Amino acid sequence: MIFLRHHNLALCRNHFVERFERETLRTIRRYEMFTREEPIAVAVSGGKDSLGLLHLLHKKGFNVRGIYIDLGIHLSGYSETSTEKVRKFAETHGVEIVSVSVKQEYGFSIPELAEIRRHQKPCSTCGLVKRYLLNRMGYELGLTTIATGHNLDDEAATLFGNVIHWEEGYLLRQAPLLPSTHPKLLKRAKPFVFFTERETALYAILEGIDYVRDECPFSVDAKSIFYKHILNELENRSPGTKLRFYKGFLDFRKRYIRALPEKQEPLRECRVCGMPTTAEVCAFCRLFGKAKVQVDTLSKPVLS
Ligand code: Q46
Ligand code: ZN
Repeated sequence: MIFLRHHNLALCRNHFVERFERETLRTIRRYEMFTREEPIAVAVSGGKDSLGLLHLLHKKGFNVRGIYIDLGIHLSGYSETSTEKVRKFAETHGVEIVSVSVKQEYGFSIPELAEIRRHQKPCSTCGLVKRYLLNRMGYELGLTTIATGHNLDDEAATLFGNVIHWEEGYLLRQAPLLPSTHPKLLKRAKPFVFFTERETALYAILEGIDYVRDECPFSVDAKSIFYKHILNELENRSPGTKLRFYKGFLDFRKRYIRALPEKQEPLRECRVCGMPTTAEVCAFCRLFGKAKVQVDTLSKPVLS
């Protein structure tokens, strides 16, 4: 028997899976994320959330494939394990997964880029690269939407961080569905936002998905992990806190924030790659341009 404290609900295995799938489809419909026919992709990392989401959408007949980005994080064999799990999943589930290696395609791995961009946390560099590549690959594949496996714990931790720092811009953009605001910008959907991490893990296990159990070695420094601990403490004392916090925010957002005039800067196309950006050259091209200059400078012979 599976007990969901935050819903005060006890379910057998079959009913848990049934409910999980039904609720996911309801979230997709409620936020008008995508239809069954639309060509979409799930951004897969090899973890329980993303592989669980790809599995569910494939099982329910959506026109879905996966996109996997090999980040080149070799510490503790993280990227090697992820690549292997994703490859095995595609093989056993008969789902297409398109892969790209940042190092092979663009010349630098995430740890190498993080070394160059020392003033920023590795996760911020990684986030920039992933956002750009997912959108670009999705656009080149002719897709409409990138779906991600973000769960309630992720969203509540992000919301907590955005609220305590009053990140107005991020708060405006935190939602289960981010619509497209440019012909080259895909919609972003998060169908698992109302499930806790425990629920998504249970779903993956019950559906026989083999996923990466280890966290990325860079996540130890991530503030979101600390925020998750705080929220788990609150949840233990008062079950349902995370869900109330997040749902309350969405309600508030609908009533007040969405009514605010659009503050977002207009998008134009990057002079280098042609993808949408607010600047003349997008952050991705600036990052890789800077990395190349640094490597070229270092490899030049020193004249005496
Ligand atoms: S993969 Fe990348 Fe995460 Fe690793 S470097 Fe940070 S952002 S923790 S989801
Ligand atoms: Zn660019």
